[in-house]
Amino acid sequence: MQAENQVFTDLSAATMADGAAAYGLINAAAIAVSEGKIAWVGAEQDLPADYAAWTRHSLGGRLVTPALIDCHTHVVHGGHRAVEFEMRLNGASYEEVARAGGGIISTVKATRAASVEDLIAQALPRVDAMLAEGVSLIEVKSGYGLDRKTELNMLRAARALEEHRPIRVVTSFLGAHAVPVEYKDRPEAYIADLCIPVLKEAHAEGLVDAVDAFCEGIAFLPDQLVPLFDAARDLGLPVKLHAEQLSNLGGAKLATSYGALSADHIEYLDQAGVAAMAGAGTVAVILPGAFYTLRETQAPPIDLLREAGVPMALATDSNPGSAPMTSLLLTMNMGCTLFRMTPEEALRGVTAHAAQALGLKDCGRIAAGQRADLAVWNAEHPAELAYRIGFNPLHARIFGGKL
Ligand code: DI6
Ligand code: FE
Repeated sequence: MQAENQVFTDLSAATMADGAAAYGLINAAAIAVSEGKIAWVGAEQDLPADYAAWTRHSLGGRLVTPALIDCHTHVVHGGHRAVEFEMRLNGASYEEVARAGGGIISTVKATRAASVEDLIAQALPRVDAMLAEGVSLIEVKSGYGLDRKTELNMLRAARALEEHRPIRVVTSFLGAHAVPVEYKDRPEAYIADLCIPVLKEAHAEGLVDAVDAFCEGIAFLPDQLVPLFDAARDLGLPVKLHAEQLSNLGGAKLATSYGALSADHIEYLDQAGVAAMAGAGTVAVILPGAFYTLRETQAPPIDLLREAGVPMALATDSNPGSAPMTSLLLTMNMGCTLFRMTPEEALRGVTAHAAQALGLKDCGRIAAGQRADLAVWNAEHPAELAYRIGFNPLHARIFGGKL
């Protein structure tokens, strides 16, 4: 279908606009689209005369939302860890798995062994699963290379996904995901001698939209990340952080001192961390898939975040270890059932707030001037999207105005 001037009619629009109506819902709505952007949205009966001559396309009374945004993924990586999953369920401990070559290091090995083309080919089926659920934009992190060549290749593969599928990709450099064996027990040297120089090189090649890190006892302590975040600031790149996932090290506070776009996971975030995020306008990215997979019992402080007005996003964390998942719809359900988020918060979390977690202003809502990236659902009410488990009600995806 042509991207030129057209009006979608006979739909209800969950615009996600702030304000009176829940979900920013407009019933009996119309959406005018021109050159890939939304020109107008409102009640169909109020459609201005200017749009009367545009090609009309009825959506049969269906629900339309902004296309979904997965704002935290590790979807580009080599191999899988299903055998490790099986070993653990047969009684092996985490340590035994690690000694048998499992864990994050096994993914690093498989990722280093893969070419850019391999990485793309392995990621595409996962990306296709996301597209099938109405996703139009994914964030993709590096962090399974931990050497110069592979970190660059992961980011090149991530960028290249846009050439293979109708999807938008933004990237985060996650060189500080783990300390590689070459730098065992020398995290500071790894950051200074490898991570920062590779970040600069990746940035020069136009491969980096943000800088991320894993702040945890098993990864990097806050102080060790200061030089990396300083380097990001010098390059004019925003930061985000895997923070307070397994323990409270004050990662969110570090991140907010750099005006972080987001702090992610945050199961162990405390009141002071919540206040710091509220003050800095940092988005809380909630990742229930990792919580579920790790059988974590400490839930993120949703009530405190809500009270403080911290915007909450939801994402899959799609990775081969702690979140081998690709379903953003299931993630929404988990956010509600495991964490007591509301279905409206869940939908905001994969649209408007997900865009905010990536620093993007041109997507995530249905409003004039936004990109015409929309999802059309076989649904009557927006709460249906978070309500069903393992069911995909997508009717169609509109990407850049094209159905
Ligand atoms: N948080 C996690 O849970 C993981 N990475 C991260 O930043 C685990 C990644 C893996 O096990 O491969
Ligand atoms: Fe992650």
